[in-house]
Parts: sequence; structure tokens; C-alpha cells
Amino acid sequence: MKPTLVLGNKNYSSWSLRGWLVLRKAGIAFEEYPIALSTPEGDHQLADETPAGLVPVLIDGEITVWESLAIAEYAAEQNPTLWPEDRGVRATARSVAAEMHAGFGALRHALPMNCRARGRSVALDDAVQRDIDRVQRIWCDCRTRHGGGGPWLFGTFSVADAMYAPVASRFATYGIDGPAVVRDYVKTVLGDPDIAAWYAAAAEESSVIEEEEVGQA
Ligand SMILES: N[C@@H](CCC(=O)N[C@@H](CS)C(=O)NCC(=O)O)C(=O)O
Repeated sequence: MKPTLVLGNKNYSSWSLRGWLVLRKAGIAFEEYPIALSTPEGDHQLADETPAGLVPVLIDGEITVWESLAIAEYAAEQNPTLWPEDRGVRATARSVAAEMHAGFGALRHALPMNCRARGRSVALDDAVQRDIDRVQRIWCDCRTRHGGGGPWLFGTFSVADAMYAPVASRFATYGIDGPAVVRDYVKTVLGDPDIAAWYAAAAEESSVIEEEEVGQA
């Protein structure tokens, strides 16, 4: 039986995107079980059907995996190409993936993922700007030092890219610019066929979460 990924609204749920993308890139077939976030029914489902009251959650038979990074590790056990082969490079990839998973709260709070939105503008305070600068430094370092084999942070797609894909989406939504390496990386993410499929599904959703709709003129 195929595993099931419990996930939130595709337009808004950045952690769901991370879990979904690693499964797609690992070539693991799975079913989707969507929960409408910020609705009374969705709140009940989160409370009753997920271990931490959050999505994504992967249910594979008797095994339940929550936390996007744990889902990524679970997928990488089945498809080790999700991490770079070299031990040192893999350690760097794991570090930048963990840094995203554990941090960047200011950026994530001020600039919510909103796949359908373009041309949004938000005043960036110092904390948000520091997060943006750090993300851009990570992308530049990874691309310059390890990105020779392809367009992703470590050349071929890795868990690190899944972690940063929603940030690339935010940069597009809120017009966050940067050096050519950053622009090219955003283009890589948004041009990816799996991301295109996620965006197409987000465009089909009719639900709007007002708190996530920031930066409108
Ligand atoms: N650390 C968790 C974060 C998961 C998370 O915050 N998910 C959000 C959706 S993107 C959620 O479930 N929010 C509950 C809600 O909106 O009520 C992970 O990596 O999976």
C-alpha cells in the first residue's frame, strides 16, 4: 500500500511543500490527505489525526513520521541521492538544511509563503533582512563551492533544496532580489516540474487564509 502524506493548503503550507517535494524527488509514490488549515474542521483534524498538531505527516503502514526533516531523512533512506555522496559535502548539506528547519523565524513570520501571489511588498525590519542576507549567503556559498554538477545548491537536487524551495517562492512573491546566483537559484526552483505541479494545485485551491495575505498594495 502506498504511504500517505498528510498536508496543508498547497498555497500556504511551506512545511508541507518540503515534505511533499522530498517524496516526489525520491521517486516514492504516495497518496495525499489534505487538511484545510485555519478552519474549524482542519483544527480538529490536526488535533486528532497528527502527533504534533502540525503538517506534514507521513503515514507508511505502521510507521508515522512527522517533522519535515524527519520525513526527508525517511525518504533519503530509500533514495540516498537526496543527500550529496561526499561525506564532507553531505555534512554541509545537512547543516544548511537543519539551519533552515530550526531557524529563520523572522523571515518566515514576515513573509508567509503564498504561491499564488506576486508583486507583494513588505517593509523589512533588521531581523528579516538579517535572515534574507544569511539565506542568500548560504545559497551563494553552496552554489559556488558545491553546485558545479547542476543547478541545485549541491549540483543535483538534495534535501537542502527542499528546505529552501519555499524561501525561493517567498522571494518571488515579495520581490526579494539578490545577486545573479540568487536570481538563478530562484529560477531553478520555480522552473522545476514538481514545483510547477505544486503551484498548479495551489492555483486550483479556493480557500484564502487572510493572515497569510500580507503585502498587498
Ligand atoms: N517543524 C515542523 C513545522 C510544521 C508546521 O509548522 N506546519 C504548519 C503548516 S506549514 C502547521 O501545521 N500549522 C498548523 C496550523 O496552521 O494550524 C516541520 O518541519 O514539519
